[in-house]
Amino acid sequence: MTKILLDNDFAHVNTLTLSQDKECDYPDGLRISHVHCQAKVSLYGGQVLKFKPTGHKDILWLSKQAHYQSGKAIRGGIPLCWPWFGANDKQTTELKVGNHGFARQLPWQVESIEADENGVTLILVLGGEKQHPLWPNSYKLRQTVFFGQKLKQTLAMTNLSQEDAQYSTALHSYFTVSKPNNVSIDALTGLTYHDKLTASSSIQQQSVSCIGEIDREYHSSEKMIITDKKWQRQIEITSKNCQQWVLWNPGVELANTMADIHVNGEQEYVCLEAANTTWQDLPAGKTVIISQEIKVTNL
Ligand code: TA6
Repeated sequence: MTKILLDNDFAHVNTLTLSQDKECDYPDGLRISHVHCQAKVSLYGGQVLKFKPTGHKDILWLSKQAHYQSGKAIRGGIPLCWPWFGANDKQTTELKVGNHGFARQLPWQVESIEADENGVTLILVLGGEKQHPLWPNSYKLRQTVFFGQKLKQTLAMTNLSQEDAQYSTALHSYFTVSKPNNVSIDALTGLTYHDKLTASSSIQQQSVSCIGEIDREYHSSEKMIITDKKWQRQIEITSKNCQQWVLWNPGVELANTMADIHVNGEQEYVCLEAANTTWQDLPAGKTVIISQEIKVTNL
């Protein structure tokens, strides 16, 4: 059963609305309006859709043509790719599966919401077993998101079955930028990466261009900073227990073939995803936790 805990006197929380929000396009959503930020979350996919710290522009991009329907993923915000990232290499010609697992296409439950003068902490859960022939284990996901001046997101994955399992994952964040051309991510320079478009590996020699089409997995767990010189701001992202950063933008040609990206939408974001792109152990009965923290500063 959903249990919602609201503490304190809420003087600092203007509104906190759960479900059937008329102003949301999505059917089951949560809108948060706190002195420190505005946020939206879809229970479908357990997906953060909006995070706007007070005094700043939006941090996350959300497509105006996103689909909010069963069997489809919502384009934008922070989709949770789980229990696999990208295409599942265990699929066969008989059993073809979609990208990025099933967690982003299932309804999550609210475990709790708490608010204080620093922000709002939301805990969402998802559980099941025999959810997918390629991932039949019994599992529980517990996502904790703190919305304040910063966003802190933790995903705890528990294998409740008696068989060891493996997962891969990404916190697939879509960051709003003035334009990919105006953006640099200096911390990627010097890193080894796998280029999914050319299926080859290289070392990033100079400052990376975020102009699409680009689709790369950088091997690093270092802090990343997206510098947007037009908007004069930096988005700082730190991750824990994630071995890669995935950088993705579809570019105009591919975006034009994607029904859920509005015209020129790909010119408004860069995906930089805290990820474990290769299979990781999730032993029977154990919990593994990954997390990221996102904050913005003006230059
Ligand atoms: O994270 C990058 C990526 O795996 C790309 O290869 C691209 O396909 C993107 O994610 C979006 O995937 P989606 O299944 O949401 O269309």
